[in-house]
Amino acid sequence: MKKVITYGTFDLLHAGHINLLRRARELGDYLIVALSTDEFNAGKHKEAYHSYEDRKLILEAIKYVDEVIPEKTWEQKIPDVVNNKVDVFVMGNDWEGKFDFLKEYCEVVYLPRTPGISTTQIKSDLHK
Ligand code: C2G
Repeated sequence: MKKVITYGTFDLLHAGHINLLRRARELGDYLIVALSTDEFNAGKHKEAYHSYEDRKLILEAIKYVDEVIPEKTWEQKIPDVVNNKVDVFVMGNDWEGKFDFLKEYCEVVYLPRTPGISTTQIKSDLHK
């Protein structure tokens, strides 16, 4: 079984997230999403609208997602890949190159982002 992992906040779920999750799942047979906890987001200077529990519930309802685990630290990626026997690490290409250190442990794939949509954009549009 070819296992894929990706990381993110996935707040205010939108087509860009779904496009990423679909393409990530298509690279293997099983997709793990390491979902940023509210505490980890604080470290990214990001405050999600939905709680971790709600973002997890939403992600688990997506047919491309097989498992959701918490993303608590920047340092957990290597153990996550090794302990879960992950074959492919996937991120949107806004992270291009940032996780190349994982190439020792698995394939590293950066996928083109979906243009014209982001959680930040949604929030600012709703403020208008
Ligand atoms: N994404 C995308 N297209 C968009 C918006 C987002 O492909 N229009 C992708 C991002 O590139 C990322 C994933 O969707 O791969 C989740 O996006 P975020 O929730 O914004 O993730 P981020 O906050 O970048 O967290 O350790 C890594 C971090 O946790 C990544």
